Amino acid sequence: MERRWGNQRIELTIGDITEQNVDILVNAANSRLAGGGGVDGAIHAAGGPSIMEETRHRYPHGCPTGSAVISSAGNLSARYVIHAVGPIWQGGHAHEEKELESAYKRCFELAATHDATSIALPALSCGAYGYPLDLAAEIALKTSILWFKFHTQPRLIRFVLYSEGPYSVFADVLEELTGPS
Ligand code: AR6
Repeated sequence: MERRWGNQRIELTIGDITEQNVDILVNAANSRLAGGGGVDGAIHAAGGPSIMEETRHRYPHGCPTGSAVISSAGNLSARYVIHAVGPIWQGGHAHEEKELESAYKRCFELAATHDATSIALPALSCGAYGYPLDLAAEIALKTSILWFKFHTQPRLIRFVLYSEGPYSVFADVLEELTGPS
């Protein structure tokens, strides 16, 4: 599914984030940038050890929740990996919404400053961190649409959902926000 605004677009696809042919891949990292399972495990496994070596060196204090840092992409075909730290879901009253929004926004800012045309992101916080998918999809997509209102880069924002279930949640929310195609 996709929606266009001039020469910019949001795409939703089912797949593996590591296989996307884009300028920037977004990792669902933790604040210690210590690696882990899910997207983080897949990105480091496919990208090789140079990514972790670089983030250790450049960001020895990690990355706060609600923010993101950038590194090169090792063996991956992308130019960069952005390591974004979404919030752990705690019921919705611990600033999770603001933190998730700012994590996505920081990804788009870094993409723009690194002159990236295309970025692929997973559903941040929706796995190990337990964020309800429908609420997370609304934040992810609203933040993307708002970004396009005021910025020309990146031109493609692609959300890569791991299976049919999360894909259809994102698709329903995108349709609610933009109307039927
Ligand atoms: N490609 C696309 N999506 C994926 C992939 C993949 N290869 N693998 C999982 N997903 P998660 P979080 C989906 O847990 O919730 C790690 O241990 C998954 O189904 O990767 O932000 C880190 O080190 C879910 O919908 O990220 C952190 O400690 C979404 O991606 C912590 O988990 C995000 O799931 C971060 O947790």
